Amino acid sequence: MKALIIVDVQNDFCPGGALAVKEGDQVVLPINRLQEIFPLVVATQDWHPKDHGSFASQHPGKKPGDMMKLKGLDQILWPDHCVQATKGAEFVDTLKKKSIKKIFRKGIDRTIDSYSGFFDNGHRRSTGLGDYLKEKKVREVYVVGLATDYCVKATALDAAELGFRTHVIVDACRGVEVHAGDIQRAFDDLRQNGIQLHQSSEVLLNKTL
Ligand code: VGL
Ligand code: ZN
Repeated sequence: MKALIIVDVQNDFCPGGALAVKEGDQVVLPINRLQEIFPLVVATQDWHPKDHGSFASQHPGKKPGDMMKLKGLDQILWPDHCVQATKGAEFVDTLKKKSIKKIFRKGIDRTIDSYSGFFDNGHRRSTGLGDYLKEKKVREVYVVGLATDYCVKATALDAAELGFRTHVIVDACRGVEVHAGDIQRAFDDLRQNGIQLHQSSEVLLNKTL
């Protein structure tokens, strides 16, 4: 069984959003097409309390992009984003939702950030995504969404570590690129960890999922 994992396709990561990713909205079209051919589709949703520790606003004198330690882990600080039950945290309107079988929310604990759809950044608490996929007999996952250099990368690396054959569909992802070259480095990292990179056109042509 193969699953499509849609990472954080939320308003705040799209143009006009609080943590806008360049061309973030352009992932929606390929992702909607891909959803049609996958037997299982799941999604992750960044879902922060309004006082989340990754928000620069919670740390006097800090601004987005600054670094600090959170639970002993290096943490880049972000603008307030994806606050629970706000418009910014909602999935993009044009994203098709009817095939999404289950949503895994992350970043709920204010004391730690959670880029991966599987675990928090300390690899302590699981979201249940790994067990869910194993229960569904999934052996292979395709990761798409936002942002390439944070949540897509972390989700794909954890999937590979959990033993799933892992793929990332390049044109169905966009990155934040806080520092120039971050997106390219993310793709290099993924490849070095045995994750295969594809274009959506290839995956769509090979409709044997
Ligand atoms: C993300 C930064 C902060 C992401 C989430 O979805 O990639 N990035 N929170
Ligand atoms: Zn976040």
